[in-house]
Amino acid sequence: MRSAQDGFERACANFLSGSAADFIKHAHPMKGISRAMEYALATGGKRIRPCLVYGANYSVANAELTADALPSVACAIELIHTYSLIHDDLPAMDDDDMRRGKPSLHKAYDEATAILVGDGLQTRAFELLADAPDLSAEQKVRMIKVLAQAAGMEGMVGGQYVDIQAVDSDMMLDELRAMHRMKTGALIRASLALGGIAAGATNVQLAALDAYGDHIGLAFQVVDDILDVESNSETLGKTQGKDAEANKPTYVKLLGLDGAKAEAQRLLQAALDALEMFGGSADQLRELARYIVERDR
Ligand code: GRG
Repeated sequence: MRSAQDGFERACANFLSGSAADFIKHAHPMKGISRAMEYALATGGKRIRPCLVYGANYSVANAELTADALPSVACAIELIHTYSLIHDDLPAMDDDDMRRGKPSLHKAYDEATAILVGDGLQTRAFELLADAPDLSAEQKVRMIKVLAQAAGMEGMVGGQYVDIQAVDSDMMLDELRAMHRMKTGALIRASLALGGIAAGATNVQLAALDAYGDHIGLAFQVVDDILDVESNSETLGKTQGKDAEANKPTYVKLLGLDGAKAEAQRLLQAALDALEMFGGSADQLRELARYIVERDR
């Protein structure tokens, strides 16, 4: 995973300092939104999705980071992810004051700026794909469609809507899984598909990456619920959470803490099994799956 992460960090630094950022840095009337956009992109995060792009590409191409397009593709995914977090933190959605240990964007700036930064990041992602070097027009159109579907009503946006409606509802396990497949799983699977498409993956290879992505996408959310419970019990009295958060269905509520931990392990094993056909070239993806299940933040 290290080389994938290093590769992406270089790409992200290029994005911030290079031509991709020219318009946000130098256009005078846009100074405020430029700074807000930089703030959003520079606050870090685990960069899991860009690593998945690199890992999928490496699994299929079986050679170190073959496609010149990868930095643009990885950035495009992270821009969509960053936009989703900015909008998710808004008062009309999850109303979170903090993100990645710093004030969320609408707190550091204001709500209008946060909405516009999110919108700008989203459209910029598709521009990056359209401009990505060394890809055929067919590959680019395919990637743009996959990402649009994953980010839109059939994926992240639809899942977010279902999640917002789910407060105080009695979701069954299958409904909870379906919601997370859309809300967080779709972008994870799109990251893998884009990395695979950049490497010229066959349909069989794309299906294997998709199965892996489905399992780690669900594992990601199960672990998120476990970490929420464990960090809240450590800080009980300090962080009771907002009412809406407390009334949302979670894997821990449905399966119990031990049941959720067992579910995360089951999903990890299923994800590893899905990679069998790639042999050693999928080791980065194996390491990422373990990281997702064993992480502590
Ligand atoms: C606003 C359209 C729209 C969608 C928002 C992804 C999402 C949909 C909301 C995020 C809410 C949330 C905190 C979900 C828990 C799982 C999750 C996606 C956490 C954040 O992803 P990480 O852990 O973030 O990869 P970092 O900070 O590491 O990049």
